[in-house]
Amino acid sequence: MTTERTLCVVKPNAVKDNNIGAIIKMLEDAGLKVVGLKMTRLSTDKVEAFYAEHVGKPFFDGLKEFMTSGKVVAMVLEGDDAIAVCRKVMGATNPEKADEGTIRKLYAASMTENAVHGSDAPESAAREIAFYFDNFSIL
Ligand code: 3AN
Repeated sequence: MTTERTLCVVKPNAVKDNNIGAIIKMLEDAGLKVVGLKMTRLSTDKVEAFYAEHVGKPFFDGLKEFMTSGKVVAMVLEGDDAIAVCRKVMGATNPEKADEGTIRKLYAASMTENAVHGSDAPESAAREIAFYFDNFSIL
């Protein structure tokens, strides 16, 4: 097993629904350590930069509107196989396909309003962590 770091973001619907704590607890209970944490609000430019690979897709305008609609909580998680562990706890992108007991099964409203983001590979984790955090904010 490799110790990894990954980025997880609690999206605006889960922040509005008061599920920040429940989501962090599920990730901590899975063995992940929070090593960076912040609340922020994304501009349209930031959403376009963060989701660059989705710009132009049919769902992108809705994703942009949703991700700028409220506050988000970003965290850096560390642990053995952190990227895969975080994605397992999150569940499938489509909440209807998410396993029972996953964050998305419990807290997602739809495919777009799906409660959380988690990095999907070491390269994207490094890029996404640097997107939200500078070196002084991660311990
Ligand atoms: P994941 O967040 O599970 O890695 P990605 O990276 O494919 O999924 O998609 C990024 C975000 O874009 C998703 N979390 C979701 O909010 C939105 N999204 C992706 N695919 C769709 C879709 N077909 N319809 C609506 N929203 C989508």
